[in-house]
Amino acid sequence: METALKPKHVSLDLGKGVLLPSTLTKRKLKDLDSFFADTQATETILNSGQDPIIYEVYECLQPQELGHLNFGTTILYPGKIGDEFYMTKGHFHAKEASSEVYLGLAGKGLILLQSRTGISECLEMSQGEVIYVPPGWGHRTVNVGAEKLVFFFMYQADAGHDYESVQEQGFSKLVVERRGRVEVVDNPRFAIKT
Ligand code: PAN
Ligand code: ZN
Repeated sequence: METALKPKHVSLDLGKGVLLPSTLTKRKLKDLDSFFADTQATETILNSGQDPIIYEVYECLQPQELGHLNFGTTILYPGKIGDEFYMTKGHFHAKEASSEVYLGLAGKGLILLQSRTGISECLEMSQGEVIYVPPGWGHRTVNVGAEKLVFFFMYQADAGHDYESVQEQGFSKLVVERRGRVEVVDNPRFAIKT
């Protein structure tokens, strides 16, 4: 076995989710403008000159090869676009056979999981909750609380990310606030492709 890559050490602030050293990606509303269901609400915010940060991802990335693991944290801000809670873009892994583990560190959230055939699951994400995302399940996290939602993730470095299938029509479920309550409702834009 080749041992060219040296072991690494990074530090994680468990409460804030900041991982250092790492690669930081910031996702703003403009990066997600076709992801939220209420495109009118998105447009209104962007046209007013605002472009709020929706989430930040700190990643420790390895070579994209079988055998390596990528890991990092996501900090998902609290907020809503229209009545839909702030969320990540969501994706399937390009390599269908790859899986992932999430560990909740802070805040209150949900993870929407969905198979290619439209079977969906919704699990709670909070401090100490560990979620296993098996192969073939698309996943998106949603912040349904008033604080930042912080979680740790780890997945195969060669997994790849398919955002396109999600961008087109979203997930089958939307997480919205209705009458002051968190509700998981059907996404009217969603239909399984045959
Ligand atoms: C996570 C996600 C991260 C951001 O690292 O990539 O939470 O979400 P999006 O990638 O959907 O924007 C993961 O699931 N990696 O595979
Ligand atoms: Zn993933």
